[in-house]
Amino acid sequence: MSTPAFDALKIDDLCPTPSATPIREEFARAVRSGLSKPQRELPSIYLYDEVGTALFEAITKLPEYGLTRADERLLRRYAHQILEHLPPSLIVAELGSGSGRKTRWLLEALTRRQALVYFPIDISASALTKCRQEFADMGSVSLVGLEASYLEGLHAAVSTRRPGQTFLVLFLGSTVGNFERPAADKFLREVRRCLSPGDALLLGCDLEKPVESLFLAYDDPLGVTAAFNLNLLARINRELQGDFVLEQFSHQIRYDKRERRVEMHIRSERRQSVSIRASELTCTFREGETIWTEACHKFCLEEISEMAQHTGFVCRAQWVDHEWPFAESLWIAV
Ligand code: AVI
Repeated sequence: MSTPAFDALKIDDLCPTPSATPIREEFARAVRSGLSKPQRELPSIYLYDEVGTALFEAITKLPEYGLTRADERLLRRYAHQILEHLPPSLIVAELGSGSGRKTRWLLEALTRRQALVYFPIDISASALTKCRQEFADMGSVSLVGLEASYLEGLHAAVSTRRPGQTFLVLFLGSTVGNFERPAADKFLREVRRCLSPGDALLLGCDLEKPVESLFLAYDDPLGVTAAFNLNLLARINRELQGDFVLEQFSHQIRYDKRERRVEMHIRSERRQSVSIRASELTCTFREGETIWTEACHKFCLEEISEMAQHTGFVCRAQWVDHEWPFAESLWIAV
């Protein structure tokens, strides 16, 4: 059960310009522009350098952060049911695969019915290496890692389509929640544009839950999420010659009821000036002023079905974890 035609493909064959990898100049520009806004902000993608990725892995194992375990539980329990909705000859592409640990359940179920080509797409080369290790023992999976942005990678993956093949795109872990809601719609529409009618998207979304449990999940007593957040300042110091004094900033969590989202901020504990040489920027922070670093939107089941309709899909089925309210939704491109 192997698919030798794909074994020979390398990332560069499919994706000649890995231009989406955030280069230092882009990072410097984003920092300059974000820190110059009245509500200072930094794009959350920059949380995930090597240290940030390791800290996020640790977050997923914290007892207070149930999101990743719920996602994995659903895939473990319902992999077969999910696949029953889909035709044979599936090709799987995963947006932001990370280490691919959760995906294993689905791929194992799938390889019982067919040999499989799997395209993990991630801007992190180290995540793709981990992913390759995760699936090294699964001989019937031909893994073609794409070090690219989600949409660039997806374009590259679908360009290999042969007649009769159906794509299943995985967008797990509630990463969609890190987009502003209108931006999420726009992104999902773009995903749809890459696909053909009958292709599928499996979307993992964290559901609304009591605010107290969200506060614990995003401000854990061990301080792992705080380290994950503050690492962004440390990264600016390392890569852009910044001089943030980390001890003078703290991790802060807010819940915006209207937007139904957790917001992660970094609070300046005193009035202070910071210089970032590569961004040609000096900013003066007031005591209590914050830098907004991430938004984590929460969803209800009905709005996930509505989102499908707005973006060119129909929601075929949903599976819900009740221990940590979380949903996998299977969307079919119309
Ligand atoms: C990656 N993303 C889905 C996580 C979330 O929960 O929104 C990121 C995260 N930020 C702090 N903890 C986890």
